[in-house]
Amino acid sequence: MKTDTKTTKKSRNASLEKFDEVRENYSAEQIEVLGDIEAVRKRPGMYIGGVGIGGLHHLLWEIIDNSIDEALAGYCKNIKVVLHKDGSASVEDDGRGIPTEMHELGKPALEIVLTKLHAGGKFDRKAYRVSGGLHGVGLSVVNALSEWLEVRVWRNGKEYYQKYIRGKPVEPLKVVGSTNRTGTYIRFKPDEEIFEVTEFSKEIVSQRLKELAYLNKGIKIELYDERTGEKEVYCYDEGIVGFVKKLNSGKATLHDVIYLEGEKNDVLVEVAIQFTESDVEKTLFFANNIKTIEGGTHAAGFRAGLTRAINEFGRKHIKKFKPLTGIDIREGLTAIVSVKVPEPQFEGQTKTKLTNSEVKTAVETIVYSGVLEWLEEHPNLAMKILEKCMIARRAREAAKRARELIKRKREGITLPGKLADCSSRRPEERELFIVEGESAGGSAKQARDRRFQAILPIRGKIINVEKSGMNKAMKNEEIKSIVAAIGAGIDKDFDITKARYRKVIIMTDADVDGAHIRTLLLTFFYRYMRPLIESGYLYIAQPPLYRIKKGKKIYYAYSDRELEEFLKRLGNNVEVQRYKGLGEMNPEQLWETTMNPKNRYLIQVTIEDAKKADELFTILMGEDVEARRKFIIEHSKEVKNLDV
Ligand code: 0RA
Repeated sequence: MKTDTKTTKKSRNASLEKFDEVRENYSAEQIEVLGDIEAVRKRPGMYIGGVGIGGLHHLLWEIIDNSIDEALAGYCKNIKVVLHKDGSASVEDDGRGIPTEMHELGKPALEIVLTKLHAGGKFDRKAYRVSGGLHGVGLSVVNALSEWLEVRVWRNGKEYYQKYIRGKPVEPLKVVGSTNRTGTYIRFKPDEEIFEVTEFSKEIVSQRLKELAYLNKGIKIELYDERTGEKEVYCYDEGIVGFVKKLNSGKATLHDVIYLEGEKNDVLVEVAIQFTESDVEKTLFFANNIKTIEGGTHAAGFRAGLTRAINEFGRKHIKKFKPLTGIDIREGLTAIVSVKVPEPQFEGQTKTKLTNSEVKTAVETIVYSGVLEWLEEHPNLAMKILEKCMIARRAREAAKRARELIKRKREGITLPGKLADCSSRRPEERELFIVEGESAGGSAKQARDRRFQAILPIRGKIINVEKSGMNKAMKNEEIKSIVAAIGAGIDKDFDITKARYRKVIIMTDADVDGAHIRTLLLTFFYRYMRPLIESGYLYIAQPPLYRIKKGKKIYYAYSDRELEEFLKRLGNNVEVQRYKGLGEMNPEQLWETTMNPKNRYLIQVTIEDAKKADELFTILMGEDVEARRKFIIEHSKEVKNLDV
């Protein structure tokens, strides 16, 4: 099968489609006929993620990761990276050198490694291979995507050399000299036919090399940018301890960096921890030298272990210690967590989330015991750290309260539409009338003193909260508007200090329906805003039952006994009108008789004995009408008349 390896970027999509057709029509064996090199050149994105700046640097990482693997296996100490003037890059190491021995396919192993996908994995290299993880696409991918590639290997006392063009050897592997060193040198030029960007970035390269040097202590990595003449050497004997120091340079720290190291379940764990006075957390997680920005099991293990250790120490050494949350503990923390896992598994959007479950246990165990031991050995510093955590908690709680306050204020702006609010900003004089019925609500709005009296009309029967429960109750429009108007929350979150009114006055008709709605409202307040009753904020308005007119004079009677007294006193020629509903009064009458603080009767709802009240409310809400009537009568005997 002929494949065009010289496709331009533009024509690649077209040939890709052709390639898919081929895949559909041919058997698996036939597909293998299509060389790995051609396959990589057809779909570079599948191997290196893309053909932009990221993909370009991926080529370099692939080689460097192989050198790092040699270092992790204990065979390599020095790595030299050069960014050449001609746009190529080279990586030289003093590892064992890529094997040059004959392979079963009749070619040197080196040639297989450079031309067959995933061939590197077939060699029995040491565990914790970076190149087996995220980046591990193999050197053949670098070769396939390079205009040319040269390789030099020092091994078996010899220097070997071979050159490739677009993944194909131009000549067999040759011995070109003798040597007493070992190592590998690979220089390659990214193919301009493949990549949209072909210029290596000194910043990106140096950043990654620095990171690798920190993560793999003792390895010396040199970077020479031939284009500018800049030369840098990265070598950190302290490893991740130095990394944390660098991250914290300029910050006030609480103690020297804590370093923990251990192995469990074949997982190598290294952790460096330092608390600072700052209020930000900076923890970086790595798995096999790959920065796992999406976290994973090592992150979970670290957090769990650290939280447990700090809380264990606090429990032992601080009186009345309340366990701290991870959030409070990690404020101001700088840490590096680096694990080396034999077979790392990655998931997530960017394939940078470690999922191996054995890693969590390993990290948690090592961090818990290591941190706890350190705290016990440094009691003064430990106390400083715990104090910082407790301050963080206090600050967080205060911030939360402030947020809630703002939220409430904001909720206050979205008051129920039918609420006619009052204008006074002095809470102690503000009153809310909850009025049954649209027409009575209308009269009340006209009658009120809008400076300090707010009207919330509610419609019909509000839901029976005793039976429906909190969630259902909160779906009810009438209840929602009451909660919003009072603005102090509900149930456990109810905060009397946030109440927008000093008096909440239930104003209903003096008939059976009115009594029923009043009872439902009382139940609601009892169940979900009990402090409103306990603080004496809840009232029941008492509209008059009768209007008595003699000549031009008008009197109001609020009970039958009062009516009798008036009739005795006034003698003949009186006109008596019985009020059944609030709607029978005009706004002036409503104001004079029921709303004007100078004349009105308000019944303050009290709860002397919450338990007794609870029973009464239950009776009240039951089907037993007689018990309910009895309660209402008894209840009105208990109430005090405040405004009289
Ligand atoms: C396969 C097997 C062995 C080493 C390597 C590859 C290797 C690859 C690269 C790439 C850059 N530097 C490298 N160094 C080594 C193991 C060799 C052995 O067992 O002797």
